[in-house]
Amino acid sequence: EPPPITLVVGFSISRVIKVDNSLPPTVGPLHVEFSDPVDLEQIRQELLLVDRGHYKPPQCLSVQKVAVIIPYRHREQHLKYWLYYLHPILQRQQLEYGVYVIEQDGEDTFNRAKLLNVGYAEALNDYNYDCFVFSDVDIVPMDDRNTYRCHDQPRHLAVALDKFGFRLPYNQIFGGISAMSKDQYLKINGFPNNYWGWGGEDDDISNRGMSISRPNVMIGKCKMIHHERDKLNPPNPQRETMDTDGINSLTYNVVKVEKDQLFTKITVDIGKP
Ligand code: UDH
Repeated sequence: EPPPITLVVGFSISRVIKVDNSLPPTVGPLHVEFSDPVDLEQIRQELLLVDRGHYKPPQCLSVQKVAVIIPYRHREQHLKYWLYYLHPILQRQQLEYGVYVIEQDGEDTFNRAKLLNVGYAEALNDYNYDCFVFSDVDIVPMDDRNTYRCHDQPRHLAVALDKFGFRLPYNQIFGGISAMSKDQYLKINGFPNNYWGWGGEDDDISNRGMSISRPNVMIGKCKMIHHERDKLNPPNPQRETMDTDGINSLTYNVVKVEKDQLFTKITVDIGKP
């Protein structure tokens, strides 16, 4: 029997553990906090295997190629925390992954779901991904066994948020962090493009005719960075338009592409309400 490898699990948790060679080197519950500022330069030095936001495990072949899509505007501090915590977690999960930050250009009303559709399309242009994880920039999992990969059904990952008292607030919720394979995403025609402002787009997806898979509430604990509602993200009424509004009706213009070591940022003009 080979001796267990001793492994330093990353700078987000400072302890050294022994792992069984046959299991991914996840550690379970994580200490997550958003008080000390993070230094991206230090993170870049420690993550030399990440290139333009893309990582491939050096010692194994990842079963899925995962694109992580982050809808974004004016959240630089949140993005720093996200990168600080998530890169080491995704690497411990032994995933091949790429990080895409999809930034809405201009100052019109925010449209999260449309940015997610853009992220899907742009990530697929970039690489042959087969799984898509859609994540808010301000949510970090508190257990690294909550794997950022796809399952038989669309997967909801942010199931036990601190802000909701670590419970699922209602059953259809699909917000915060979710994962869909390419097939699942296409089957539901992606996300709606016409939800300008905050809320509703998540529940629309769960109305699109598939059941939702979830980790249990222990593994599914997540922590959110506290913030006030953004001015340009007012609450929005709900609609249901699956056949006509989705990835099949998506239009946008890429304004800028920025390749950082830790992510690809794509700034897009998605129009206005
Ligand atoms: N987002 C941005 N910029 C914005 C708005 C939203 O990047 O201006 C992205 C970001 O990834 C964010 C996600 O869209 O995590 C979801 O938006 P949100 O964080 O505003 O939604 P959430 O449900 O908060 O987290 C709603 C307002 C809560 C107000 C609470 C006041 N106490």
